[in-house]
Amino acid sequence: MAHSILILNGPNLNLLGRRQPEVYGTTTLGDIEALCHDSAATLGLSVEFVQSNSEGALVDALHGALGIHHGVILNAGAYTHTSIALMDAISGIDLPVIELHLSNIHAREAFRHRSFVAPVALGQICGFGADGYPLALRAMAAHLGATPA
Ligand code: CA2
Repeated sequence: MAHSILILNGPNLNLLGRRQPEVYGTTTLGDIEALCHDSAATLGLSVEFVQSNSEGALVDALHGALGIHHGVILNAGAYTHTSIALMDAISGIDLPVIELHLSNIHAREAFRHRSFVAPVALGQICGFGADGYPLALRAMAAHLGATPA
């Protein structure tokens, strides 16, 4: 049975490619979702791709992953830097979570350097733009010992 991965995207990431292309590029979240499905297929993984602007919905999605998914790739957007609720939700589910960011949060404003996700994550990938998503899938496949179909 293929390992199933939840790819969870937080606030404003639905605007990718449509606003501020000078900061976040022209790739849309739909493009990234297609990239993830292609990459997952080569790794023997299946993927559910979700985006929400609501902190509570992201907490619910993390809780809902238990028993359904084998791991979570989380770009929590700005909630990364503020949300103890997300940190607690990750602590409360017994699933590996990889923290992901398009930009290098450590090279940006000081308020982006702190992550409430990092202490409870398996690891963090940031600064590689949309390529970070397939990189995170590869890391998750290796962690889970997934084998291509
Ligand atoms: O680099 C990342 O992936 C971030 O999670 C993106 C968040 C930011 O708050 C984090 O510090 C780092 C922002 C996502 C907002 O995306 C937009 C895209 C287009 C137009 C406006 C916002």
